[in-house]
Amino acid sequence: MSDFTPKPKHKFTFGLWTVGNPGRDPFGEPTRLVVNPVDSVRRLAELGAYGVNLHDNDLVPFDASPAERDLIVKEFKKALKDTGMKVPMATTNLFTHPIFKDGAFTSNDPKVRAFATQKVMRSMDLGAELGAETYVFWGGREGTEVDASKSPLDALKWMRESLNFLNAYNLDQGYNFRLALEAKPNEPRGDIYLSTTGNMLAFIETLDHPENVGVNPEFAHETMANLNFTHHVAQAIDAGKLFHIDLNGQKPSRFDQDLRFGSEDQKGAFFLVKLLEDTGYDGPRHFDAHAYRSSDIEDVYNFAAGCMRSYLILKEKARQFNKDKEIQAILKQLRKGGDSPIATGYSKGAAEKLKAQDFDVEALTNRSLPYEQLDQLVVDLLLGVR
Ligand code: GCO
Ligand code: MN
Ligand code: MN
Repeated sequence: MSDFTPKPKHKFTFGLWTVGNPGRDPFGEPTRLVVNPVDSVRRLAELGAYGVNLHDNDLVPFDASPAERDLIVKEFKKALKDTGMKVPMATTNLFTHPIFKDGAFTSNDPKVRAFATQKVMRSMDLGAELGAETYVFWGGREGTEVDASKSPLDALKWMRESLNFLNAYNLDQGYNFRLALEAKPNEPRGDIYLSTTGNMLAFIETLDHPENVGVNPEFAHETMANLNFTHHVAQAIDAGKLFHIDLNGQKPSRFDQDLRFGSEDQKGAFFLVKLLEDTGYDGPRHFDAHAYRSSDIEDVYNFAAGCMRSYLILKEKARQFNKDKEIQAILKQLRKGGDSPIATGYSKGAAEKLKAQDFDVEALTNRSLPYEQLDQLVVDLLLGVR
């Protein structure tokens, strides 16, 4: 029997906002007390997590004085030191305060855009002080309900302006964060700009310094848009841009549910974990999820333990998949043709040869694809009877 006990070497991280979520939703008041970040650090360390990530205001309230900020940061750093927990990622809250009601970097108002940029600089200072290596940008309010109000081209231009300015600040200060852009199709805005990981990948290439900008895809976000999350992550890996990842659970076509990782679409979660493990992704496995509103604080830690446990179970299943003789024999059979003649690239000779080649169209059409058999083997594996 495998050991599914999380350890720091597995690099599991949680946002302070995840285990600290008090159970508020658009229809109801909080069901739990707000948790002190120091308590979250201690409890997560006991469970075997590697670290916590934070928005500036998860730790330092929006209106804290400099002296209050310093005291809070000091106590937090002490908890990190005592437990050995890390803060690998930091980000900015550019969505809660009403000043961001019509966007931060993409507000029509240049003063709001400048204020948002200032807020990120200060938050980068905090992230650097805590030792973060990745800086996430999630533009929750960067979108519209009323397209008459804003040109989407201006919005992209303003987004680019802010990111270029902030990356220059990042490099100038010697912080050397890797910036990771997180896409989401909607919520809280009716439509959010740059709505998928693929959009982000294309946008990155228009920045001044694309080399240290990548993506932070989230399971729930592509799933909300009925897209295949694992395919998006694969594209990010292919581009060398998977800098960070947000793991959770989500039913397709719903509001953002942020469910416990592995609690929904276990097959989708399996292929995601398999992709991450097979390709040697070595960044944090970050859970951006929260416990059900009905949970009390003890159950919140059951939620946290469950996210990590499911990841490790799926990792073990991926190992079994790669070793399973029957599955591997089918895959080998499917790949027996090897490389196509075009794999070596174009030459006049290769083109002429290919033009002249005879194909047995009937045999190719009738080739056997035992996908029912293959998929059932995966189902057996995941359901634990293999
Ligand atoms: C959401 C997002 C956020 C971001 C976080 C980090 O849907 O609310 O996923 O949780 O990941 O703000 O930038
Ligand atoms: Mn989300
Ligand atoms: Mn997220």
